[in-house]
Amino acid sequence: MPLFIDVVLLPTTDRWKRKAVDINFSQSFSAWTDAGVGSCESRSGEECRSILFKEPMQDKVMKGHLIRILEVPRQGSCNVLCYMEPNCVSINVGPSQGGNYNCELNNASDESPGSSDLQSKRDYIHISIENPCSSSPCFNNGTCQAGYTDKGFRCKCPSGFTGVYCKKACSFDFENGIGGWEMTGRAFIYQPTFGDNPVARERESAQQQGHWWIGGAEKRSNESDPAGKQHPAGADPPNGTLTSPCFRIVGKNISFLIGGGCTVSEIRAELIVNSQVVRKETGNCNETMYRKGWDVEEFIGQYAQVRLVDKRHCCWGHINFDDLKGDIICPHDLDEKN
Ligand SMILES: [Ca+2]
Ligand SMILES: [Ca+2]
Repeated sequence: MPLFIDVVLLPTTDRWKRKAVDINFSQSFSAWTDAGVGSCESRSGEECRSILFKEPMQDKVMKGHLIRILEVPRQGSCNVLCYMEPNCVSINVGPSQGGNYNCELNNASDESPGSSDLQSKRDYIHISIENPCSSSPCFNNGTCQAGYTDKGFRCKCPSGFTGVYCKKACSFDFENGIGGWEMTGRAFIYQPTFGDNPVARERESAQQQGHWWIGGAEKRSNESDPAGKQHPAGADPPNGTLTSPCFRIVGKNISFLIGGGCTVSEIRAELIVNSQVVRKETGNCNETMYRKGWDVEEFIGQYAQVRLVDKRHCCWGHINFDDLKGDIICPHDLDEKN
């Protein structure tokens, strides 16, 4: 039997608007806007959601997975409210006062792992959606939200994890040494360097992340070395490159701390994709490192490296660098399907 749903909250306008829609419980529906199905992305920047409700289960409710409870004038309004709540994958609907209905939004469905939590309750119905999140596709405690993207779900990742499935995000912070970075020339032979070495020379603070960083002018490659020493060949004369391991770009943002020289033609960090230099960034002619970054959306799915370049002999001819991170998958995760 068709249900009559008459209340839709439009995400772009943030106000209630009456809109009559005939819909079956089993009918799939996408975002409704004035412009019609599928236009929500262009209007609000929000991803569209498309969910499919299964047949109602009579005299059943799901317990223990409540997001919130609301009162609605019609049963079908509860379906719409579930649609509007990204974490909702099932509803319980039952009688309330004055002919209204209690609408319970749940974050588990009848197929969710460990949710054999359907209980009997007279005059209620339980409706789950077809739920691709029931296979727990998101790693590392990512929150799976059903109905998004052409995969049928999206993962909301906790900090430090990234990508479609919340794999471990990559960072290169030099806290455990130089890692797989490869060196040419002599500019970086004493790296990484420990502590805020410029301050020991009464210069600007490096503002490094953690203890270890790349300081092209610095020489403190052991914690026990005296603070403040510089490259014996001088802060600026040596040249060289330092190139990161290959990583995979899985989102639009890469960022890093960068300081030192500011002549981008000779002293810089650069992003290499397919053997081409596609982005460049340099310091501020100041020892202090600042966070800068690149929009790499056009390279999503591709493999990349960051290379530090020092081909300047004098006058702010060194580069400081630390904490490269963002929407990138580390080398040791590259073999995993993502
Ligand atoms: Ca660091
Ligand atoms: Ca140099």
